Amino acid sequence: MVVYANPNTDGAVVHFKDRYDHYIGGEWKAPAKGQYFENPTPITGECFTTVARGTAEDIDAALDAAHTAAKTWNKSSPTERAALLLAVADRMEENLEKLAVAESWDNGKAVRETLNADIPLAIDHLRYFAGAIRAQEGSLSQIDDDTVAYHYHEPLGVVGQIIPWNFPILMAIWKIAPALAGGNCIVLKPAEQTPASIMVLMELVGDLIPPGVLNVVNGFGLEAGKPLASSPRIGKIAFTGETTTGRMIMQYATENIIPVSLELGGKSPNIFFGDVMDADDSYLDKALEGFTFFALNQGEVCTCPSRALIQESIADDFYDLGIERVKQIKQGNPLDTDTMMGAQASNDQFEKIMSYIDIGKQGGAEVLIGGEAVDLGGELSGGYYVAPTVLRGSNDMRVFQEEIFGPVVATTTFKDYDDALSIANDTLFGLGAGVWSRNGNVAYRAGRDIQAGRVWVNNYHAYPAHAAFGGYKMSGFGRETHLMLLEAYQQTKNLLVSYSEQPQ
Ligand code: TXE
Repeated sequence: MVVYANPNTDGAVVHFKDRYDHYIGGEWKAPAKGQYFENPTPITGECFTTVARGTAEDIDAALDAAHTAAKTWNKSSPTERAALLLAVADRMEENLEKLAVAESWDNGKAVRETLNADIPLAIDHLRYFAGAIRAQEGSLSQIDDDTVAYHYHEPLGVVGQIIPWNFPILMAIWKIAPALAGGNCIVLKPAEQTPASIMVLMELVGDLIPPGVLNVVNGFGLEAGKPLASSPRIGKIAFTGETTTGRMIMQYATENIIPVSLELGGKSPNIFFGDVMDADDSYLDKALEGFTFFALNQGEVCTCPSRALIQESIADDFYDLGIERVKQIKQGNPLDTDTMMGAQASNDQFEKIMSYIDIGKQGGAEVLIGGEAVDLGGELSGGYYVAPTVLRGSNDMRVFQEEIFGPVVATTTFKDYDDALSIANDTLFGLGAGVWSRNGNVAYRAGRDIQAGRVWVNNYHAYPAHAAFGGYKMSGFGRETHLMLLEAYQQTKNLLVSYSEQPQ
């Protein structure tokens, strides 16, 4: 077990600056209006740095820098792009602990996750797209004996990216890696709740990146996000966040007729068929762990398995075992590598979760475990901690239909396959889902019948770079990760060439 020292104290692996400017054109630039906002850590609730509060002027400056850089970077070779991504990945790997602790301090999540998942996954994404761009090919088709159609991939130019606070560095890299590999320059706006860890990343890797190729402007949604998403100077806007915000992003983009990718909310069903209990073995153990994954990352995951559907025939035993597993989730200081569950990312989010627990109770849901805030004592008393919470009710309740984005699972039972699928699909969202069955036929069929972009079958919460991720229904459209992302950051150029001197 390691307990990392708080940033900025003796022995700390990361020291934040008192103040972060924007990162524009390879330099730290003070905000045009001279304003900064305070950034608290959810671990103690105390402010640890201040961050530039971006406005339209800062977005414009970042777009200027990006367009200047694009003149060269848009023409860069696949080898150059791959080399950049690999260099950034290596630098991140050399600084794994620093980035992991910075991410944990800024967001509140357990350092065990950032050390083993967030940062390593981000590094792997960079390496994956470094390989992908070198392997990408265009095409040639023969139209007739003298005429050939060439298809090239061209960069979109300069793209805008707006990211949320639940996986600040990983969400940034999910978007940055394919965009840079595709030859684009970027203006990125992090979430105002977690603006600092990304600036630590820029301190570490800034010297590797040609000036202007990647620009980071911090600030609030309407003040900095809107001017970016509605700018006629971007070739695409990629967004991850709330569904209502996604709708606005799409409206802005229609003005400029640019492509949009939207990764929005979810209410993912996690279905446990009766045969999971057929034996007391490691498969059952894995399934029970899959049940507890609603608390992973404090439930602040767009694919959080926030609805568990349990077959009636096993309900009593499954609930008993499931609750026992939830009791084993160790909540504590996020900087302790033994801690499994840390703090919610912000006070607003903490309050939203607590109010949903109330809504659940008032709506008739039974609280099987949790249902309350947690005071961890000492300096952690000021942090935003919620106990992992299991509710039992029915799918028509608000806690089954609305995204809570916290460590709260709404559970219910089902009779048979058709019942399970009808409950699973009775939601506005379609981002993720889980299916647990020892019967491969049932598991496969359910995986195909669930209306969601990612269905985990006999596993959950795995995010490999080479599997496509994205939503159906109100969870958005467009995909992240996977080879197909390269083309989402590229134009197709067709050259239709005649090699004949004869008149047409
Ligand atoms: O999201 P927003 P919030 C869900 C989750 C959470 C809720 C609210 O349920 O409780 O959304 O979170 C920027 N133009 N998810 O308020 O507002 C904003 O600055 C341009 C699910 O944080 O969508 C931030 O960078 N940009 C989700 C980003 O959008 C705007 C992850 C996300 O903020 C903007 C996060 C505007 N008008 C929250 N308004 C997921 N799918 O993973 C805001 N922003």
